[in-house]
Amino acid sequence: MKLSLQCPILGGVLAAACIFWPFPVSAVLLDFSTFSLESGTDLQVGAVYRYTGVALGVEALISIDELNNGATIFRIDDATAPPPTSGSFQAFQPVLSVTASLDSNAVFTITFVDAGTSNPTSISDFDLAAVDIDGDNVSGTEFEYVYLQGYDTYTVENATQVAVTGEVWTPVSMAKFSSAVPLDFPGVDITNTNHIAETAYTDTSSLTVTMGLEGTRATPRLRIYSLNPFDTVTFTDPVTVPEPTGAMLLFFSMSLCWVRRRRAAGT
Ligand SMILES: [Ca+2]
Ligand SMILES: [Ca+2]
Repeated sequence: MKLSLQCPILGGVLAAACIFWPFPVSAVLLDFSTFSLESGTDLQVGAVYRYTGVALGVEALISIDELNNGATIFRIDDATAPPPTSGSFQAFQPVLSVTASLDSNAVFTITFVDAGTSNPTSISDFDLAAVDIDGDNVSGTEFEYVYLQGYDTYTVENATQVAVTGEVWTPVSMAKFSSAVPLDFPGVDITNTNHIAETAYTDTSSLTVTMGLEGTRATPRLRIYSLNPFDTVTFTDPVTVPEPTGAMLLFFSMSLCWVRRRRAAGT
């Protein structure tokens, strides 16, 4: 939900009265272009990177929390100067080295802070698009995936090739967005919308993201991931899934109770 305030002017009479009401506007664009190592050892668990100029008066701290099943980080953010070969400067684009035939992943936390400090600050409204969720079938069958959490809604194409699994909404929203096909697409292409899941956030100061690769393959692989909070994703036939309302949750829980009672009764 994108809400903002506006001050409509009705002729010259109401100009000073400034009536405020909700009005849809674009989300805040976040820029993950400029960063440096803040603490820890570069590319290792515990490393923290500070991104400056993320938004007006806002910076971001991105930490490497976990490297699982032999995953290592080849590059923390691929699209930095000189110009990128793929994707976007403004996206967070780690390049992971993942082991052969293991489900390997890296876990990051993104925390927004007041510029020049480590004081968390909340962003009122922004989008994060997990771009280029693809795979490969050259040396096996492999599938990229991204776990996101804390969003209000997510959007995929109606004909998406992103599988959404493990979806929960309480106590915090979370889902796994993975490639449904072992097909590789060159580079990182934000127009390849069948391989994008876009999440929308409100009033968020911190979120965790997991990026990984599963499937079978003969050799270790380098894979690039892209979390884009800046560029517009133009879906052809978007399907947006919102957080269930209280009434929907009540319906689901009542349905679950009914099924359990039926099972207990042996029917
Ligand atoms: Ca970047
Ligand atoms: Ca790709």
